[in-house]
Amino acid sequence: MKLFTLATLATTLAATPLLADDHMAPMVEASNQSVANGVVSATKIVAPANGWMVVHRTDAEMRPGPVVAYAPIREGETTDVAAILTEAVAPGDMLMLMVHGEAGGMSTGIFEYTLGASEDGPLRIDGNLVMTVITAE
Ligand SMILES: [Cu+2]
Repeated sequence: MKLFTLATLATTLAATPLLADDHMAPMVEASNQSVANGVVSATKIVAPANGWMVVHRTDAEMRPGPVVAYAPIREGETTDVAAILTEAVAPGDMLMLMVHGEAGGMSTGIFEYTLGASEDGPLRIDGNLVMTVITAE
């Protein structure tokens, strides 16, 4: 019984740093917005490492489609992330803003991802993508 108690205590102590870090859980915060200026913006992104905000086209099925913009983000919190669109996005088009990492490519600081590739691929937390979907106004 004494051993069991010690083991429980150890588990509790080990879990504490994770709880303290909860406010830094990876996330993307962005709103529906006009992209008439050629830029897609996120108000805040939290990432576990330096990487990229990647903007995919998407639709009602919420699957990530072609990449139309990307911008660098830092480890931790980056606010007011601005990604320049590489093609026109019309009002009503849906966009998925997703956190990608820097792992697996040949170069650091160069965005090497293409749809479906592992280079600079999407971050997954418990198997889930870290993203939000907006509609261009
Ligand atoms: Cu992506």
